[in-house]
Amino acid sequence: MVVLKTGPVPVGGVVLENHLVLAAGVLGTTGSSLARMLSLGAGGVVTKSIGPVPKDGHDGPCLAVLDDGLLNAMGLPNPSQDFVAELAPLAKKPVVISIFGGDPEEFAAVAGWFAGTAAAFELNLSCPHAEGYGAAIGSDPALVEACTRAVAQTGLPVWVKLTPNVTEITGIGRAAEKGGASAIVAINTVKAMRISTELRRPVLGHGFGGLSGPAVFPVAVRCVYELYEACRIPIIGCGGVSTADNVIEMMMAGASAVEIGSAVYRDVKIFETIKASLYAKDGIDPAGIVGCAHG
Ligand code: RRO
Repeated sequence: MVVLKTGPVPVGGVVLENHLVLAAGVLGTTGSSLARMLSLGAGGVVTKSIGPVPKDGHDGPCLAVLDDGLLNAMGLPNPSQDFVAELAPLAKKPVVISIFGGDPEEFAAVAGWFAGTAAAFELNLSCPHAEGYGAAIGSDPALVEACTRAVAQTGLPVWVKLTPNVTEITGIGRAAEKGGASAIVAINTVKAMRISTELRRPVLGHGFGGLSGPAVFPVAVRCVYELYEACRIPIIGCGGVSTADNVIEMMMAGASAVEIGSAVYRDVKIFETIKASLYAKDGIDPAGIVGCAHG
């Protein structure tokens, strides 16, 4: 397997401590859990998505553990502006704040609360089960461009997290780039559903939800590969990464770094586990493999 040399990783306006970033939505609701993931080897962390008003989320069950992934419909639960205080102890750390809104003005307002603490923003334009938010606006290139531009006006780097639940992801990526994004994150969860044959009802309270974990890794690799050919800004691969070889594969598709989410549920030390086989002092320059699978 390819082994990389160690060192800081500048990507999308943020200097990460390594290529592995905690994905939004996993252990990202408190300052102490984010700090713990940094201490457990994450090169950067993304918070749970924060929106314009507090939300309790969808009725349960909100999470189903499947053989090869997780199915969730949390429903964007978040404390809104109260989250600002959680992040104070993490100033100067590579903490990316995931935000959502229903229009460019709401995105700009939420970003404004965190302008003093964020290393960057990650725009959630991709949650598959959030009426009026997430993919509901992230499937429209004009809205993606406008929301990105509104947050880019803070002067902080903007990462835009894309939905795979569209027929043409490259057009959405190009819209983010046009709006001033510093990086694209691909992908959020895949819209999905399971039904309990005993109960004769959907297993999730919301009915459908978002699939993550190893089952979606090939979808994520395909999206990163397509975006690498269509866009010039860096891509951060996300979706089912759980091994060092998965990280290398994502990078060969075109990712400059990766986010890891569902794998943390199975192994809270996943960052150290992956780092042990991903890096060595005599490893190769990562720039040599980013996008190398393209002809
Ligand atoms: O909170 C959620 O239900 C959720 C979010 Br914000 C997201 O971006 N993706 C997802 O699968 N679930």
